[in-house]
Amino acid sequence: MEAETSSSFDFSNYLTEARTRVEEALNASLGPEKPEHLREAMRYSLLAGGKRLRPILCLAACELAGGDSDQALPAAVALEMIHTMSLIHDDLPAMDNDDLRRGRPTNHKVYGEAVAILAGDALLTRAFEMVSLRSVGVPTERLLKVVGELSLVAGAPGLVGGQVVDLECEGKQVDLETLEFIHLHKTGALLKACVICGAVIGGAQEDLLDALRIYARGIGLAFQIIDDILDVTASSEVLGKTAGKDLIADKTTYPKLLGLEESRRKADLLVKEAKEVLIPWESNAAPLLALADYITNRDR
Ligand code: GRG
Repeated sequence: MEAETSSSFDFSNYLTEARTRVEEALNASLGPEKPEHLREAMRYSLLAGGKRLRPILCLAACELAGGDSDQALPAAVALEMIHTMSLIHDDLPAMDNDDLRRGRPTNHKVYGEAVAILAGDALLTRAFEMVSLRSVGVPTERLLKVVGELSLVAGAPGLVGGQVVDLECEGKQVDLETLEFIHLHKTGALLKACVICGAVIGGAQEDLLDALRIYARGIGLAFQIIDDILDVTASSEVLGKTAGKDLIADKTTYPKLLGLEESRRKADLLVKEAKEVLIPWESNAAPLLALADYITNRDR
């Protein structure tokens, strides 16, 4: 059986509206940080566009759980702050050493390495402030769970662990299992935190949380496979970041291990399986089902 998005669901409209909502919330999220150039550096990367997939997943999961997604907006912003921090740090000379991100010079190219590191740190800590101090109407025990999820995903069990293994594997022969470890931690963990945080705020029961963990694992890996494919097939202009980077950095990727065609097949299968677990909630899952398809159909 295949989980299908209802034909009456207008995904393009949904995405436009959700992005507008997220952009407004992000824009309002940074206060009068001092000094001014730290504030500017934080805003520079946070408001540089991007697909806003993570906050949208958070809002959609909250709605699927039957919650009011306005209550999940601070958490959605927090997740985008953590994502943006990870991009700023990933681009640093000591890491992937990149000049282009979201169609602009990278943060350290504009503000210098020290301020870029600190702007990332400030976004990371601000994320915890968003959830704990700016959420309205969410029971404290749900917020505590969300803070726990954010702590796990930002640390060694998530982004940091994945990044360390990724850096250590550059230029080495890597097997599929290690590649999967890297991407489940570097990329998948944050996508999972997005749906789990949204669902927790929305009051999801354990069965839905379990299904969403499986859904998120599938879309997380599929997202990275497509990211690897686009690195080979798309241009820097379209991607807004340096294309062909994996080859230059001598990184193992899905296309390198499996070939382009097999990689795409794997991504399609992962998304199909991810959607299947949501069948029991299908009547309310149109946004999450369509977001799963968007992950494999995207061109950037
Ligand atoms: C310092 C606590 C701490 C953590 C940082 C640097 C690092 C540890 C981790 C790197 C994580 C990373 C950058 C993973 C890549 C994930 C990925 C494929 C990003 C691209 O996401 P898109 O395409 O980007 O959604 P946009 O710009 O659209 O948001």
